[in-house]
Order: sequence, then structure tokens, then C-alpha cells
Amino acid sequence: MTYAGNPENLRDIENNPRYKFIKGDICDEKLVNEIISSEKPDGVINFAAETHVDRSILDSYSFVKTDVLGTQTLLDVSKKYNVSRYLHISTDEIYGSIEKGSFSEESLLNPSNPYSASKASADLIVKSYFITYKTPVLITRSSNNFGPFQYPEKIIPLFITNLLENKKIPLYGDGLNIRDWLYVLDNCQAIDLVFHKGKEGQIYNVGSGNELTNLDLTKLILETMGKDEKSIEYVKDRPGHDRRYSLDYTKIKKELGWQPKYDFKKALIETINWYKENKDWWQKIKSGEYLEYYKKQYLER
Ligand code: TDX
Repeated sequence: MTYAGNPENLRDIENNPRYKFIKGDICDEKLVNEIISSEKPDGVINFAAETHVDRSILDSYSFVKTDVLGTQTLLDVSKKYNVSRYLHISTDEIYGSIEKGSFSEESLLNPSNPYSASKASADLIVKSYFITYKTPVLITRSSNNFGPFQYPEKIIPLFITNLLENKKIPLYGDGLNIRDWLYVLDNCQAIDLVFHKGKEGQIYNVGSGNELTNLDLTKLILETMGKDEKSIEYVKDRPGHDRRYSLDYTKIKKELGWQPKYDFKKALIETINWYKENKDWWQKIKSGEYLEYYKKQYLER
């Protein structure tokens, strides 16, 4: 429950008997011990992380704490109680930037910012538990996610909500950085599959083949929302800004039969519609804590 946590995101499953919410910190070893020893889970899937690159540039402490020490705590307790499956959610960012070609699971880890460095560190620790203790770990590394409920600091929800508020949209640098866009439900399906069918100790890249420059992505959003390029504000570049992310995800396709199902443009339109129809959800977020951060991020850089 950091700034990005929001109980409203889970409202639709709130009354499901298979769901239980416990507020806590993954770095709190005592609490994690209590939960795992009493709940005796079939598996642990670690989605908990500080994830926003710009925030890690402003202050990296919480990234190292949650992403690295939190992972180590969860792993230690999972090992202690012999959890039979431990899935760690990682990211394409740990490979760093690539001009041509794509990264495979064997590529060198070469992170560029405190966020991706914290995630790369976590991946190495997770892998070491498999080698050292035979902890049954698995890792997924996915490309940029988008979809409903995404906190409006990531480029897609930030731009959509700014446009709905008739505000400018801040494009970093020349806007020609490339990202590969994966619809969130495709990622969910990949995670489910890896959790149930993946081979212990293995890493699976989860890409989508929808590579776009930020400028092309922006133009698509503008066009869909009936706006023009006058809404773009070119702002100072992000320090250490990775030029291009690209994943080779042959392994998950060949070994587990996964591939993305959602059409990128259709999923983007659905995402835009979701933000149009759920103004209450994001307006609350943007009017509070976010404003302070936004000022720091764009006005003081
Ligand atoms: O206001 C913006 N303007 C802009 O031009 C923002 C927020 C971003 N950008 C650019 C920076 C990136 O090139 O858009 C691209 C996407 O930026 P983010 O949405 O911040 O994502 P990115 O930095 O690519 O990292 C994301 O993908 C990998 C997630 O935040 C990570 O958590 C994930 O691991």
C-alpha cells in the first residue's frame, strides 16, 4: 500500500472467499513468517515492487529496500516453509537498451537506472536461491504493460488523463525512444502459464512485438482522442533514458505455447475508453499526492 496501492483496484473480487487482503510490508520478516506459516500457500508470486523509473532517479532508497530486500525476505521465508512454487515478476529493463536485435533470457544484465538496477539485483538473488538451495523459483521478464487501473504516472495513462483534462502531454527528449507494448491481460495469461507449467529455475521473456517510438504512440493516442500535436510539450530528457527495449520471447512461445492475443490498437482504444469511463478512479489520484510529484518531476528537473 504505497502511493500506487489502491484497494479500489480489487473491489470486484473483494467478496470472493478465495481472496484475503493483509496490509503489510514484504520487508517485514516477522509478518511474512506469520502469513506463510499460517496460510500455507501453494505458491508465492511476487508482484510487489517500486516500479517507476523517474521516481527512482529522484530517490532510490525505497527501490533498493522493496525490490531487493523485500525479495530476499520473501525468498527466505518461502524457503523456510518449503513453498512449492515461487514466481518472481521482473522486467525487460534489466537488460538495458539495445540498438538492433532483441534480448534473450541469456543476455547480459545491463541496467541503466536505479529502478532497473534494483530489479536486476532481485533477479540475481532469486536465481541464486535456485542454484544454492533448490528453491523452486521462476522468473518472468515482460515488456512495457498497459491497460486499465495503471497508475497515471506511466506514459499511456498519464497522456490519456492529461488529454481528458485538456492539459499538455510531456514527451521526453526527441520522443524517439522505443518501447514494446504488452496488454496487461496478455501478461496475466503468461504469468498464470509460467506459474503452472514453467520449468523450475527458468526465466521467461514476455514480449509482444508491438515496438513503437514514443512519438508514434503519442500520435496514436492523440488521433484516437480527437486531439492534435499541439498538445505535445517536448520536455527535458530523462537522465540515463534507455533508447530501445526489445525482447526475444521465442522461449515462452516454443516451450509453453504462449503468445499475445490482444490486438495492440484495439487494446489501446479500450484502455482509453476505460479512463474516459472511470474518471473518479484517476481524478482522486491526480488531485492528491501525484501533484507534488508532478511538480518535482516536470517543473524542477
Ligand atoms: O511523461 C512521460 N513522458 C515520456 O516521454 C513519461 C512518464 C514517459 N515518457 C517516456 C519514457 C519512456 O521512453 O515514455 C516511455 C515509457 O515511460 P514509462 O511509462 O515511464 O515506462 P518505462 O520507463 O519504459 O518503464 C516501464 O516499463 C518497464 C515501467 O515503468 C517499468 O516498471 C517496467 O519495468
